[in-house]
Amino acid sequence: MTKVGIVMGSDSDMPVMAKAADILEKLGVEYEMTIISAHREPDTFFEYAKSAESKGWKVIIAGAGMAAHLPGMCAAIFPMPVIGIPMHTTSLGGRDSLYSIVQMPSGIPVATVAINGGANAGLLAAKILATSDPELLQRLKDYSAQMKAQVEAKAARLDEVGYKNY
Ligand code: RP5
Repeated sequence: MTKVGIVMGSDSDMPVMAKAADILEKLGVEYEMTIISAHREPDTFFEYAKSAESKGWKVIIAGAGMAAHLPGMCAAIFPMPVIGIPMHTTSLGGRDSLYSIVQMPSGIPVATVAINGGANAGLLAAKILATSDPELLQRLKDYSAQMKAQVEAKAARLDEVGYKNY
């Protein structure tokens, strides 16, 4: 059953949003991904946000750039967690997106990840779902153990190239 909605403001956001989808795929979490511009097609956006709860979704991941209203407007309508991903932008380096998403007024939170933080958004969504899904929690623990092993393997290679590995 689909538990996560992934939405982005433009197809230009896709390389970052794909990282969220990839992580969810890896962890066995079903999602639906789409492109909806809150500014360019507000009617479509409202229909999307209003129907999300009845579709059984538990988390929405929303990515947008520039005057990035998509995550905040999702949070205004959808009653469960919304994770916002600020896109890097050429003119202001993504600070515009970051401030637009992170500076929500009191009462309407958006859990904002780093600029272009697609993978962490996917992980955070999985962690939220894992609070009531022990099997998913175990897969997340396995994922963390794999990361640890990868770092340890890199540290071990320092010896091979002549540096001391403490
Ligand atoms: C936002 O405007 C989108 O999320 C995108 O990051 C940015 C630029 O959109 P395009 O002009 O590339 O369609 O709505």
